Amino acid sequence: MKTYSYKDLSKQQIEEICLRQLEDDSSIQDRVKHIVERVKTEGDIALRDYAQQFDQVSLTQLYLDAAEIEIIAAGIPSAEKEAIDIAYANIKTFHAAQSSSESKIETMPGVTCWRESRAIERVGLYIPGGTAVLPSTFLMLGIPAVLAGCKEIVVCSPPQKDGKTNCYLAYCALKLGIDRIYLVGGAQAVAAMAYGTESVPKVYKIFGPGNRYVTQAKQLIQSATMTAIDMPAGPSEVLVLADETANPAYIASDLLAQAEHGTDSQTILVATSKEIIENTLKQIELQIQDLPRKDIAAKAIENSYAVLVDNLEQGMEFSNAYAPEHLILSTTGFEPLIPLIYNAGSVFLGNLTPESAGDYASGTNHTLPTSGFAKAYSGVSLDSFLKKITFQHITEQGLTNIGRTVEVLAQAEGLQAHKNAITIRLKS
Ligand code: HSO
Ligand code: ZN
Repeated sequence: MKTYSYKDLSKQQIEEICLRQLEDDSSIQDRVKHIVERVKTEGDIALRDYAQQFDQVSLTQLYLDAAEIEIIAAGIPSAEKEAIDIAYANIKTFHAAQSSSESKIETMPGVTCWRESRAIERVGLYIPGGTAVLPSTFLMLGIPAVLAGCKEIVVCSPPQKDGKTNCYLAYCALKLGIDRIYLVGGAQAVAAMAYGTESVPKVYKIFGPGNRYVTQAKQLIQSATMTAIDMPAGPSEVLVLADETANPAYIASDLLAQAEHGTDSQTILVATSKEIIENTLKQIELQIQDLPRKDIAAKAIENSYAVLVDNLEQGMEFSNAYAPEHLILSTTGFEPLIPLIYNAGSVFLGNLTPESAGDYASGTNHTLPTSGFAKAYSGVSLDSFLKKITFQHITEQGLTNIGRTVEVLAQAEGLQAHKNAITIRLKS
């Protein structure tokens, strides 16, 4: 892990180290294009073919129905069941509180404007099943989708070797009241939900993380169809900002938690002293030995770096430039830093608040903007599943009050028909 000294870095060097090493995806672009095209034209036939090719299963029915989900879910061990129950309750409580209604505003006497929320009618959730199956992602996407009131929630997840799904995903489906899981993975799942097939319904917005194929497919269908996506996705990342009050063993555990996600994960340590950096590196060496995914984590750590800063404010300056998906403030003095945070997906305050808590169970969503998109994007929330529709109503008095203004502006824009729509009403 390389260490930079912030005050020795030029503006350009800071920009360079803040740039994510996004792999050139042109190599997979053609493959994804081909998959998407085949699903578009051949539908279920292509999906069965890809299940055979990529997942080594032959599927007659492309989904598990309610009865099958119930049987699989019954196999969940009690500790995992309880943990999902608690995570579910916390995530639901936090997201339910995001629901709000706006009051009607009378901008001029007789001119009333307001907004109402409506759920996106059909949404698609992609739940990955590659090197790690993520029931937590099912909760993070499923709970706000159900709370928002989406009428159709299509869930796609790659089949296991036995042509089914695991008991954790099945149990999540049961809790969410989702009675079908489509056994479709990868780019083909995204294509199926964007175009619709005989089995898989077409949706209006697709959510969920995935590998490079899934990400590429989401980008492709976004421009080729009318389907929206949650956000542009890249490898997961964390930035830990630490001072002398931090515990290097804790910092190392947080960096490794992110590193084990994938070899392309980025873990950044910004610290106010050399000792913290050195001790954290020692702790990483120690802790990594016992990790089952240590090879993945080691690669990710190799691509990561530390930045030595003079003080926490300078550290925040760097963090805002980097715009991390997760920001951990490993310091007892986090309070004054909060107003200084401009760009971050989700923030974890103090030495006892690990990112893992938010990944699974505290209540916040773990679907967050990566690759610097935190400069302009928010993470998934209840709002991601809603649209806001504006309404207005004008009375006779309102028309008298606003009419002249609209006529003058329409005239100024040379749009006579716009002006007439007012004039004709004012005259009668
Ligand atoms: N840290 C991931 C979410 C996750 N972690 C799921 C464990 N499971 C998002 O960046
Ligand atoms: Zn995680």
